Amino acid sequence: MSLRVEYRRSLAAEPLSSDTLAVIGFGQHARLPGDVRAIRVPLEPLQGSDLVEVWRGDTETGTHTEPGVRLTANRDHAFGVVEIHERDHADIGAATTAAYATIRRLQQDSRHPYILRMWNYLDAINHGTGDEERYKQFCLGRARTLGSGWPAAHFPAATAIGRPDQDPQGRGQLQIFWLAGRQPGEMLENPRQVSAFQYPRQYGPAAPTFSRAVLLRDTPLLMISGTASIVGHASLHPGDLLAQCAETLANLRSVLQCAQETGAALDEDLGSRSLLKVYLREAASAPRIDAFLRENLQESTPRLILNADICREDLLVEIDCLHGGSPR
Ligand code: 3EB
Repeated sequence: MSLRVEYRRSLAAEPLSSDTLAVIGFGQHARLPGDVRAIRVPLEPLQGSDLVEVWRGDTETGTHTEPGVRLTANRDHAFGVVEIHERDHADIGAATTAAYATIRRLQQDSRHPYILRMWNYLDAINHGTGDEERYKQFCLGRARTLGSGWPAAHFPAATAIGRPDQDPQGRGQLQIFWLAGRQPGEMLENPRQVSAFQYPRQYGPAAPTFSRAVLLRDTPLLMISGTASIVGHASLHPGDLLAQCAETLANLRSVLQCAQETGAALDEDLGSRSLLKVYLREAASAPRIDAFLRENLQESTPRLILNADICREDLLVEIDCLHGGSPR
């Protein structure tokens, strides 16, 4: 049961190998092959614009497509993407419920019933006030499927991020992609943070249904959710990008330490086998965050910096991480 993920220099010229599950490029200029397994995330890279993320297994893949859906699977894993137009639905909540119902239909009774990791990208994530904020309505739409008995007692790790400069009415695309497995992963939480699925009511009518991380012990791969400057359930360091970034790294390392305490053969610290995605609200801050990361991470740590909106208006940065180790 092998699963590998890496950032590689763009490979538009080469055909994808038959064991490739997905290749993900960022921004309108990402060089991607013409292949159903290629996914373009419409977030502009501020660093790493020549990189694509490649997921591979060790067996041949098969592909299923239907309008708005592409699903590639091998024996052990499936990688899927749903891309829908919000304008075909009443609102972001309804669009999200429809997308998750599709994902449920595809995976629930399949060979890969365990959803392990999800990425959600939507327009204008902070538009709307109070409970009407689009992120909160997204959470409500998601909870109608994910968290209402499915997948039972197993929330995936997740990222939910906004595309900046989009139509504030949100008539664009809702893009969700995910990794599912034949076997379940192990869910982990962060002792520095209240579990997102237990956030108090002030953060919206439905709590965000994700785990802080999912561990694939044998691969090994620790898939850490989007992580921000949140301690307990509160956002810390409003307006202070570098303090938020330091808090975020402390949260990532805290989750990593929890995974190590379970005996997983993961690398000690973030490094050459950690793939970071840094979502940065203000594009002009890219040089500052780059310098900060150089000081606080091993030089060899692969990273992408993407211009993106974070789901809480007071947050300036969020980082997600795929962290590896020594295969057994
Ligand atoms: C947080 O910790 C920050 O709604 O799927 C991070 C990762 C966040 C995933 C989601 C939200 C989500 O609450 C925000």
